Amino acid sequence: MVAGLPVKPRLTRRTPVPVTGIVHLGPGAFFRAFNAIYTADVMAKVGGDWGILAVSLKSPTARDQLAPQGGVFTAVEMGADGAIPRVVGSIAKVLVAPEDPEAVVAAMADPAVKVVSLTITEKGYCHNPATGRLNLAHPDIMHDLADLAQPHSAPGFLVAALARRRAAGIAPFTVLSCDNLPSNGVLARGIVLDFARAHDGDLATWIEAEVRFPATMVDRITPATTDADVARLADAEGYTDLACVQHEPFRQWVIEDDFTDGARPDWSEAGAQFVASVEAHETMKLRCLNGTHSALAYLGYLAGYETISDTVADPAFAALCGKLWQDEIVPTVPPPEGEDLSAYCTALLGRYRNPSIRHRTWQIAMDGSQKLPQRCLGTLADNLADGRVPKGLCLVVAAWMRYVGGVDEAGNVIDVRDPLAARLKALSDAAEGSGAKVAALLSVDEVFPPTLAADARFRDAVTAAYEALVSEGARGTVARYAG
Ligand code: CS2
Repeated sequence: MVAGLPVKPRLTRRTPVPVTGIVHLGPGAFFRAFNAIYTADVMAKVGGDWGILAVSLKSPTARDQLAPQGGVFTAVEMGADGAIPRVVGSIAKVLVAPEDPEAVVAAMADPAVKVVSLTITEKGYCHNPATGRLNLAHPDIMHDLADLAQPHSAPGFLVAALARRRAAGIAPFTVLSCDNLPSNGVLARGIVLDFARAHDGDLATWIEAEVRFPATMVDRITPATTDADVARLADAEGYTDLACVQHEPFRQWVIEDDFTDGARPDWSEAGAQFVASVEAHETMKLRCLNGTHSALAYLGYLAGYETISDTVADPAFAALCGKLWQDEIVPTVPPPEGEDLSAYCTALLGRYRNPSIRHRTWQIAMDGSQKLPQRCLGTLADNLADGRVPKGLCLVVAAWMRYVGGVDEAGNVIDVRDPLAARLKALSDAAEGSGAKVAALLSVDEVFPPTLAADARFRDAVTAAYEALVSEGARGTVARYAG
């Protein structure tokens, strides 16, 4: 029990445990507010054995929160009409992979499991973000290639379980990536095949021919749950639920309809869209939403704002979003069928303003080395290719560079969470002056493709923005850019 919480009885399951048809890797807040709800909605509407066995690849937290509650949890929709809680029962069980990796492989090899879905965050793919290829020097990948009996990584578990299914003559599951990565299906396929080729060439050939990796676009703003959220729910509902999540009302799921034997829940019954290609939706969401989210995260954090809604309450930052969309982002986004980009961006600003969603700038700022390429750098490169220097996006890159330097504008240490944090800080610290710091960080080729890093227009604009951040501060620089 978290200290300071009101003592209330624990939430318990009142509905039967569903039969497992899905294994999900990464049982964090987003999965609970998104996949678990869509699947619960489908089972409530049309039935089906689509219960979810959720697997945590690292920490036991989700299992410790969910197991005493029989897997159920409360999802609280935080909208204009106040907080609307509902209890979600689609999670059948939670496993903690490091405690028993064999149990996880066995569960994934169960013939009743048709889909293995993933919300493992960008870094869970163990890839090089600039190339999309598996990083064979990643410690977890090196471990798994040496001994696949006890995998550590998501690619390792997927390949171990597919190998077991193949050996037993069981049809493969579909691998469904639900992370904010461009062409996440192709990416997941690429890292699984890279791993399989290094492990067993015949298995790789079988995976290439037999396994489907549909792409998806996922969208629902879901901040990490805090003790205050748990306490508020306990006060309102009279029970304690350490696994509760708070999410916005909006949700959108676009899924490439390419599943092994067509075996999947009919998520369209819950409002998901099955389409032939997800690419246009993905580009729209990653560039318009995640691109400005990261802009607000770095610049807002440096300006001293704690949450996204606090940040956009400052008119300069709302104007920053408007200008980024209009001048730099939307011109690079081919509109997906059925979407009006200007209405989409206006709605986004409304979503960011939602005051009951306390999404911390610090949370979104995490793992920037894994996020910047698909959120900002592709958009940036498209502008440069069209002969425009996108000063706003260059300012975002400069803000990320200031952020990973590890000291805020008041001289306080920033708790930078990023797989490359130590290296980024060392590069920044070793360089003297804005131009040298920018050049040092541009040399990180997992983040910046060499052609972009070598573009003088880009380098100069990022250096000018970095200098402005140092001399005028983030708020002043944003106000001048957007003013
Ligand atoms: C956010 C996303 O944490 C982040 O980096 O930008 O998680 C964002 O909230 C979701 O993609 C919204 O769908």
